[in-house]
Amino acid sequence: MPSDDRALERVSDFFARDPEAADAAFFGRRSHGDRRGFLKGAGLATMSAMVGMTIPFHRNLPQGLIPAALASDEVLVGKDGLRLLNDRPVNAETPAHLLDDPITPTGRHFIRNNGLPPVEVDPKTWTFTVDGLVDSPMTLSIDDLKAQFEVVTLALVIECGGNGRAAFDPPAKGNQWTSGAVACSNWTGVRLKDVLTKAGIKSTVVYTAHEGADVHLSGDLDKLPISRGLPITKAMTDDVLIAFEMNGGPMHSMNGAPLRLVVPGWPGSCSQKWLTRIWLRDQVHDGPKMTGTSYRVPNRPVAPGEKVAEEDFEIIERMPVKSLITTPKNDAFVDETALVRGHAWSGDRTIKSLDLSINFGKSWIAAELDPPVNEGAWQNWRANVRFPKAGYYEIWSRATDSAGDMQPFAINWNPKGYLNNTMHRIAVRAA
Ligand SMILES: Nc1nc2c(c(=O)[nH]1)N[C@H]1C(S)=C(S)[C@@H](COP(=O)(O)O)O[C@H]1N2
Ligand SMILES: [Mo]
Repeated sequence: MPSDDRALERVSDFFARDPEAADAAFFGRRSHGDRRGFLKGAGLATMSAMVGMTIPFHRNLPQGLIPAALASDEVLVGKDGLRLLNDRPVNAETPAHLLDDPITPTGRHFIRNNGLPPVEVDPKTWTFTVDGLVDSPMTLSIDDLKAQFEVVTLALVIECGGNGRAAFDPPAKGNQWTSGAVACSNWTGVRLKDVLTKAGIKSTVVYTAHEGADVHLSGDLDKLPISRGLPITKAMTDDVLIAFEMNGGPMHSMNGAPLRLVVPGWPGSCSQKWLTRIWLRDQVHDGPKMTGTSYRVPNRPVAPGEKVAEEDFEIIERMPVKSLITTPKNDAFVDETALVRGHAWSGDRTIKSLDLSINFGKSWIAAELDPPVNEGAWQNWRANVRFPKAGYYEIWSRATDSAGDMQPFAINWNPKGYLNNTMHRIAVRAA
C-alpha cells in the first residue's frame, strides 16, 4: 500500500525519483503483462493516447522525457473546466455551476482514479470475464454483450464516497473534494443482472468482486489499485449496468473506457472502470479498498477526531440524501429575483421535496421538483427566488428523501471524511 504522501506525488516527481517504476506504472499493461515505455521505446500510439492527439515530432522526443502535458492540467484532455486535485493518480472535480445540465456532459463528469489508467485500449478486442461461483464461466467482448443482452440507456448518478471531504474538521486525509465528485450522465450498456443470470449464479454466492485494467501506483503489475464488490442482491437490481457508452458517444478514457460498471446511488468506488473481471464469491469481497477504513465508516456516531477501532467500521452501502445548487454560480451578482436551480438525489430512494432558504434557515421556499427520468437518476429542481433588498445573501438547499431523511446543517464527522451530505450553501450579492 502506498502511503498517502506517495499517493499525492505528482507525475514529474515520480519520474524524477524512480524512472523505471514510473515508466512501468504508466506504460506497463496489466491485461497483457508486458512492460513497455519510454525507457524501452514507447510507440507513437501509446504516447498519442496519453496526450490525447498525435505528436508530429515524436521521433525527436528525448528518451525518458515526459510530455509536459502529462505533468500539468492537460491530463484533462477532453474535460471542460474541471479542477485538478492531483495528477498521480488523476483526480478532478467539477465546479458546481458546471454541473448545471440536467444530464452531465462527458466533458464535465468528474474523475476519480486510484491507479494509472490503461493506455491503448481497443474496444474491439476488449474482453471481460465472469467467473467464480457460476455454472458457466464466460469471457465476453463488447460485441458479445450487445448481441446477447438487451441494451439499455439510463441516466445514473455516480458520486464518490469522499465527495465533500474538504469540509471535515479535523480534516480527513484523501482527495479534498468540495462538492464536485458527483455526476449524472447517460450510460448505455447491459444489465449486470442479465449477464450474471446467464452465467448461472450458484446458491452460495453472497458478493461480487470487480477487477479493472488500471495499474497500481507502485507500478507493480501484481497489485490491483482497487477491487470492490457488491452484495449479490444489489448486483441483481435493474439499474446496475455494464456500460460501454457515455452520453450517446464513446466513454472518456478517464471514466473507464471502453467498459465499466455503473452502480448508481452507492459509493462511486463500486462502479469499477476498465472492467476486466466479475468474480462471484461466497463471502464479502476483501479486495484492495474493501477492508480497513477504505470506503467504511464507524457503525456508531463518533466525536470529531475520535480514534475508532477498525472492527467498528462498516462498509458504506447507499449514499445519503443530498442536493446541489448549480445556478447561480457561487459569489454571483443577482437581480431582485433570480432563478435558482440544481439537482437532488438519495441512493436507492427518490427525493420528496427540495427547499431553499435565503435567511440562514429561518424559513424555507419549496422548489419545483421533477421526478427522476429513471431510477438511479438525480432529480432536477428550480425556483424563482426574490431577494427583499440589496445585499449579501446565502442560498441554502435542503433535500428530503422518500424515507423522510433530510440533509443536515452540520457534518457527522468520521475518520476518512466520507458521506458529507450537509446542505449546499452558496453566496450571492443581490443588486
Ligand atoms: N478500475 C477502477 N475503477 C474505479 C476507480 C479506480 O481507481 N479504478 N475509482 C472508483 C472510484 S473511487 C470512483 S468515485 C469512481 C469514479 O468514476 P469516474 O472517474 O468516472 O467519475 O470510479 C470507481 N471505479
Ligand atoms: Mo470514490
